[in-house]
Amino acid sequence: MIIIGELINASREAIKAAIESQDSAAIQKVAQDQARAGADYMDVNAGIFLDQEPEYLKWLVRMVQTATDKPCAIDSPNPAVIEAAVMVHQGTPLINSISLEKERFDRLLPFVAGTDFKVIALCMSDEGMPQTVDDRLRIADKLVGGLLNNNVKVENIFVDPLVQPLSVNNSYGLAFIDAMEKILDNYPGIHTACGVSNISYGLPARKYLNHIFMTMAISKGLDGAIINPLDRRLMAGIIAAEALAGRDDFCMNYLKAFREGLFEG
Ligand code: THG
Repeated sequence: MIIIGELINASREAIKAAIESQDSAAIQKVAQDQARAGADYMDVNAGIFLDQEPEYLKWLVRMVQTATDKPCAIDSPNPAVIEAAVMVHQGTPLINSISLEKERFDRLLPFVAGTDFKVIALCMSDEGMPQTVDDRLRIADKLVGGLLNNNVKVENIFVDPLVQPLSVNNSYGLAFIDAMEKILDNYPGIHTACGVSNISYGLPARKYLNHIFMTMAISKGLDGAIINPLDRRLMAGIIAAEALAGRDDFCMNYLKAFREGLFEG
């Protein structure tokens, strides 16, 4: 499972404040905490700052990379902002994300063509959010086809079928999971990823829904997640689910997590 730490996101009050006051130590601490907790990538998002988004996102990349050895997941709907942040990034970033929205697709496709960047392909188009499994599959086919035709390796693509709130439509949980399964079948070697917390939007006790949804998705092949790695129960659940899904040889990761005390408390 590839863990993408979600906490360095300006939609969170503490991060917004740290960015505004250019508090390096505060951002570096969140980066180090997430790295220590097992994040493989550090999502960075400054999307709430419209004019200053590029400057602030570049600063976040530098903060993460001076504090940890983890690469960033560059998270913006604006392709120009993604390009600016990638330019200051050392090593191989994860692009979060390309979508089928025309502006995003047309600009990011040549940018990622032939590179070793990891790319999240978000199932969204100019027609808005996908509703059904078929909507998701149609978008995924065009995204993956475009990326493969532009020499992005299948193993560097993470399709995000887009998690939508169960409170809006009770088919959204399974629509995500069914689409994900079919995408994994259609493109051997491809990865999937999602931000899990959208599933519980508008409902109480969100953590329960998030945790169980995560487990259900892992059982069907989910191998990338944008989550809070400081949530120990969630991390413990992920490790148990991966072992149960047959993706942890000799339960090595499970045993290691146990020895490290992840299942205590
Ligand atoms: N797909 C892709 N990228 C994404 C999303 C997605 N990027 C943004 C978002 N969705 C995922 N990132 C976040 C970041 C913060 C929060 C939720 C999703 C959040 N965190 C809690 C808070 O601040 O209250 C803290 C979490 C906790 O304590 O458990 O709200 O879907 N490709």
